[in-house]
Amino acid sequence: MMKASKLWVILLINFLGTFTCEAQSWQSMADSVKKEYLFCWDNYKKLAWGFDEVKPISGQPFNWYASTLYMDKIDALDGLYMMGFKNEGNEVVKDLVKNANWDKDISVSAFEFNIRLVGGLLASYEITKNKQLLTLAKTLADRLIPVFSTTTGMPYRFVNLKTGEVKGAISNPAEIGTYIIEWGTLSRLTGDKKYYGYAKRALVALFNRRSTLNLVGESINVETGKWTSTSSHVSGGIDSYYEYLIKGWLLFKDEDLKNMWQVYKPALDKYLLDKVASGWWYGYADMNTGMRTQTYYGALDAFYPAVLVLSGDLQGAQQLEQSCFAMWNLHHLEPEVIDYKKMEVVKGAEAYALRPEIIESAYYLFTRTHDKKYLEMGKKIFNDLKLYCKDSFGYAEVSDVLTKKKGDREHSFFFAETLKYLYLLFDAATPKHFQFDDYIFNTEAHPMKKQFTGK
Ligand code: DMJ
Repeated sequence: MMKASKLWVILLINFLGTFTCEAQSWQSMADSVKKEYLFCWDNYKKLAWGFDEVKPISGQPFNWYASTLYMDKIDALDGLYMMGFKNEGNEVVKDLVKNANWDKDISVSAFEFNIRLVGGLLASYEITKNKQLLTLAKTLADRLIPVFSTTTGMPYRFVNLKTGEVKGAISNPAEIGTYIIEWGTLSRLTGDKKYYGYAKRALVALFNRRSTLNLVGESINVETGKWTSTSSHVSGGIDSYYEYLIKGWLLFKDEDLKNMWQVYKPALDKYLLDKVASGWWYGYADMNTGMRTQTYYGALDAFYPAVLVLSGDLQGAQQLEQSCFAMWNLHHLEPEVIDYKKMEVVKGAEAYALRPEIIESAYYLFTRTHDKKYLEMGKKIFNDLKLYCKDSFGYAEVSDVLTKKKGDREHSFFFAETLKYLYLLFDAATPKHFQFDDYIFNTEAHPMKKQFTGK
């Protein structure tokens, strides 16, 4: 008979063998994502270097405005470093330091320029320690400051980078409340507290205008402080406001931010959470009456399981991510909006814009549960992306998930978020994974170092 100790050794070797094999297979998935990142990047570099993006079907260059504002370069930069493409990253830094210039007579979305460019530059500064990237982030943020010139403290939507002229008084919680991660980091790195001050004042101004049910609507006049739409949900236009309260608290340990989030969380569960036959969802309700108005949920809303993970509501996060995956599998790409009661795509919202949120949530859930089902989810999504979205010069958005007809656009968040989160998800199952707990990702997946890790 075999000795008990020998049996234990054999069992241990088998266990370690299986573990190593599995880690290797997820490592090879992470490598496959890197390969796709490089494929997209090489095409951008070859065909659109002096422009914002490359069109994935025609290979034509594309700019958001009359001249480039370095969208792909800055949004992709930290991802290049995180995946080990150091030479490519250094090439971008060299180019930005030499050519980047914010003195342009263009009216830009302060929200988009903050999350993609200020966020991207700050994260890349933290990776490279190249001070010129910090200067670029600071000088851009300085040109965005005029948006905060309201009496309410809530920012306008647009600012002219050259003249400082502002417009867009009708705004929304997401565009008002998505600054504290970047601007707080800027305060920390420059020692100038004003950035944190602007961002926090806007968050508090919005909080003070919540309804008696502790809900916010989807649009508000930043000059008068009056709501112009009372529709409440966790979808686009509101989404990252909640995200920045909880992440802002975790990043800066500011109890006010935590307290605000803790006021909203039960209200969202009471009025928006909908447990129906098809799963758990967060639908739409009126912010004043709490009455359900729509049973809609979509690709953008799939960020919310990640927020629930950070909030400690693991059960809610798991249930909701399961629903998100069912939404994805309806047509093997997720549409912008579905009616979750009927499990049907909402007319006019059939597109899939290469959005990352469902993958982001799978990554957060895997870091907490180590449940392989989230890796399998990522694998299915990655395979669907390759099957339906890959084209000659990159990955194309799909204008209709039912027909899979493609559109000639690859948004910069495909680099910043979609491929990065896929990479991080598979990487998390390998021994030398990225240290999730040392960072907070901004809403564009640019990682900011936590202030209090002592590192
Ligand atoms: C990104 O630009 C950001 O995540 C934003 O908060 C909303 N979603 C898009 C990508 O879907």
